[in-house]
Amino acid sequence: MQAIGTPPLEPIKSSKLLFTTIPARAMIPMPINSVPERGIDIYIGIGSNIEDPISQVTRALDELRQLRKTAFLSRSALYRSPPMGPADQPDYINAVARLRTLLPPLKLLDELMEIERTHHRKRTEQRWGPRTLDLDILIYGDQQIDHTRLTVPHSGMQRRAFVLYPLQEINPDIHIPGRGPIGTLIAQCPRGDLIRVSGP
Ligand code: A4P
Ligand code: MG
Repeated sequence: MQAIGTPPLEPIKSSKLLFTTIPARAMIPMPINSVPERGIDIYIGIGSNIEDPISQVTRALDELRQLRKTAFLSRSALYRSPPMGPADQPDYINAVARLRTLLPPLKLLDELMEIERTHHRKRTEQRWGPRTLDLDILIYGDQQIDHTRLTVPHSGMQRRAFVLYPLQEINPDIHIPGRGPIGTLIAQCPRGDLIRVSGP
């Protein structure tokens, strides 16, 4: 695929191979349905609070390892915290996984929703109600996406201890696009009742 704004590449002759340089690519936001030539580092937030949440999250981590066109890089420990939102529901188990994908953002969202479906996720009227499995795209490379189906970085993540602490565990240097460095965000987000329940 030709990069936007780059001149056409002349065919590479074998004698030139070692000396041919790839033109530097401008930081042009990727169209939402295109496939990146190289993998994009993404971070997925995983949450569950019903029907054996630890098993739900553990199984989801295994399913993320199987995601097509995607490499699984690392994962956080599991964390337990009281519900954000309606209090009359069980505590949540959360984790964050880091992957590298060739899937464009909306295709990735479709794949994640399919995994949620296999966990019999039911969507109800209640905002922030209980769920067997929630998979959120927290970060997609350096992109900021504002689409009817997808907001990235995930809205509100910079204020959520159950997202920031596991994220910092797997990448202490990460800068969240449009929000700031993880260290600065954590300094403003008390850990509260978040408990690390088991390691990777
Ligand atoms: N959507 C938009 N942006 C994204 C994104 N970055 N990743 C859209 C995934 N989906 C995204 O999601 C509703 C719609 O959001 C999707 O159709 C997708 O097109 P949903 O999973 O059906 O609903 P939801 O998750 O209930 O909504 P929402 O507002 O995203 O909730 P959150 O922010 O996911 O919060 N307390 C604790 N302790 N731990 C938790 O994990 N989670 C929630 C849900 C509430 N309280 C919690 C926790
Ligand atoms: Mg969600």
